[in-house]
This record gives sequence, structure tokens and C-alpha cells, in this order.
Amino acid sequence: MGTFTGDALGMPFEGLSAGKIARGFGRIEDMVEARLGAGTYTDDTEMMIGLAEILAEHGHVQPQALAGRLVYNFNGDRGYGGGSLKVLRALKEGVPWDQAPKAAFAEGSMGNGAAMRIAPVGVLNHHDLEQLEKEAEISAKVTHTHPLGVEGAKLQALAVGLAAKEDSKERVDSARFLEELKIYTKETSFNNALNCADRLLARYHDPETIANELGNEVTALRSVPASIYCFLKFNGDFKKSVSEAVSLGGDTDTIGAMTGALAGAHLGVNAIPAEWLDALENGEKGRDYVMELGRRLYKIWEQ
Ligand code: F2R
Ligand code: MG
Ligand code: MG
Repeated sequence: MGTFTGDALGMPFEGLSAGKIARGFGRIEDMVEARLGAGTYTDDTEMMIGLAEILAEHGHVQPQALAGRLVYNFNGDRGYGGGSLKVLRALKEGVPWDQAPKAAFAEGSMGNGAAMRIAPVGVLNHHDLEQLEKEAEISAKVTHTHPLGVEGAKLQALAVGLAAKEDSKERVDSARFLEELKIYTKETSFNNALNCADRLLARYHDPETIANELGNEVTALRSVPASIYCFLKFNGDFKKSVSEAVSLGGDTDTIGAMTGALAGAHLGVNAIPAEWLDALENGEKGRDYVMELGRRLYKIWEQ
């Protein structure tokens, strides 16, 4: 639900700079009208739903089934990334799941498409971080095989898992949280970005500075650390964290979705403002359906 809410809040502003958002709209605190309507979701949530469905049906990531589900759920109006469009087309044409990602980029995609959908892997496996990493990697590789695309997805999944483990009544100790993430992060570029986030958290910086330092782009490297920063900056407050994420500009739906996933994993669905939940689209695979998917995953985790 955190992914869904952040995606829907950020979607109308995707592609605008931090400055344009600040000057034109101020702080983003309401779901505003958009191409598919206020409160509608994009590729981020559509892919997250596909992944959650596979976890609910199999209890783990089954890559062939995930590939088929991403293709089955695909709605071209939801604003997919160019590389992901090519991969999904290849999968639809029958290219095996472990070959299809080459249809996008020879070396694989470093986009944030695998990270933006990964929250269900993080919450379902938060009690076993080794298993979480394995599941995150296999779920990413169905569409994203570039080391930075995979590492970004693993980092986001780990951050969701760690956020879920934290006591929701306490503030998260940012320095400790980032240190723990760095233990698992193999890529130097991500470690450097986490160090940068740690430095930036020490005092106030405006959204434009954060966007310049940590990024607001469609690559995993320039969006996952920024989302972790937004979660930690206002940890304990879902609304402020996600509003901050959207204010960075650029890839607002995705940084909103990833920040929402982190804040949601830490605080639970009741921390999401009721007016934001009420505004979410509620068609065939809308709000009620995603809530029920969450309940099904919780039951699997309990077992
Ligand atoms: N596609 C969008 N937004 C575009 C506008 C949508 C519009 N508002 C609408 O509604 O129609 N958003 C979605 O795409 C991002 C996720 O992207 P994904 O799935 O990772 O795709 P892709 O194409 O693989 O990667 C994104 C870009 O990253 C660069 N890139 C990736 N790998 C690269 C490589 N190996 N070499 C060079 N460049 C690479 C490319 O520029 C890719 O296009 C999310 O924001 C989601 O919301
Ligand atoms: Mg999107
Ligand atoms: Mg996006």
C-alpha cells in the first residue's frame, strides 16, 4: 500500500524539476488530477502487484511465473520505461525469462524498474536477510540484469526488510540503519551514495540540493539512495517522507513509491493518511485488491 500511495501521489509530477514543483505547487500534500485520474497508479504499482501475486501463489519468486504475470498485467497506459517495454514484448513473444532482459540493453538495464516493485519481497522475507537478498536478485533479473539495476533492487528490498523489523513506535536511528545496509551493499557507488545520505541527514537541505546530491533520476543508483534518505529524514511520519520524495522532482512517482514502501514497512498501513488511501483507484486491481494481497502475504509470512 505504501508503494501504491507514493506512486499515485508522485505520478502527476513525473519529469518536473524540484524548483518547478516548489514554485508551481508548493508542498505536495494532496492527490491531484492526472492523465488516468487522481489516485491512479503507474507501472511501479502494476509491476509490484504482479510480484505480490506470484509471492502469494508460490510463497517465493518463481521467475518464469513472474515473467508471465508481468506480461499478463501489462497496461500500456501506465507509463512503462522504454527498456521494460522491450523486455515485456520479448517475453510476450516467447523469449525465455533469462534471455529477455537483453532486448532492452546488451549489458542489461540499470533503471529503477526492478527496485520500484520490490517491496513485497522485502516484507515477506524480513526475518531472513540472506533469503531476502536471493529473492530480490532473482525477481530483479526477470527484467533488469545490469549489476547496478540488480544492486539497486537488492538495496531497496533490504531497506524495506530492515524498516519492517524496526519498532514502529520508535524513531529509526538513521546512522545505524545506513551502517547495516552498507554491510550488505557490494557496489562501491551505492555505498558512496549511502555515506552521502548519512552526511546530508545531519542538517537541513532543500529538496533541490538533495536531488543534486543523491539524484532524482530513472536509474537505480540515482533514485534508491534518495528514497532511503526521504524515509529516514522524516521517519515516523509517512506523509512527510512521501511528500519530501515527490518534492525532489524528476522521477517523482518512483521515488514516491520507494519511499512509501519504506515508510509503510516501518509504520504499517494505518500510518498512511486516510484521505490519501480514500483517493486511490479501486477498480479490478485497485485499493481493496492490493490490501487483500497484503493480507495474503502476511498469512504466508505467519505460517
Ligand atoms: N517511463 C517512465 N516515465 C516516462 C514518462 C511516463 C509518462 N509520464 C507517461 O505517463 O506515459 N517511468 C517508469 O520508468 C522508470 C522505470 O524504468 P525501467 O523499468 O527501469 O526501464 P528502463 O528503460 O529499463 O530504464 C530506465 C532508463 O534508464 C536508462 N538506462 C537503463 N539501463 C541503461 C543502460 N544499460 N545504458 C544506458 N541507459 C540505461 C535509460 O534512459 C532507460 O530508459 C520509472 O520511473 C517508472 O515510473
Ligand atoms: Mg511509473
Ligand atoms: Mg517513475
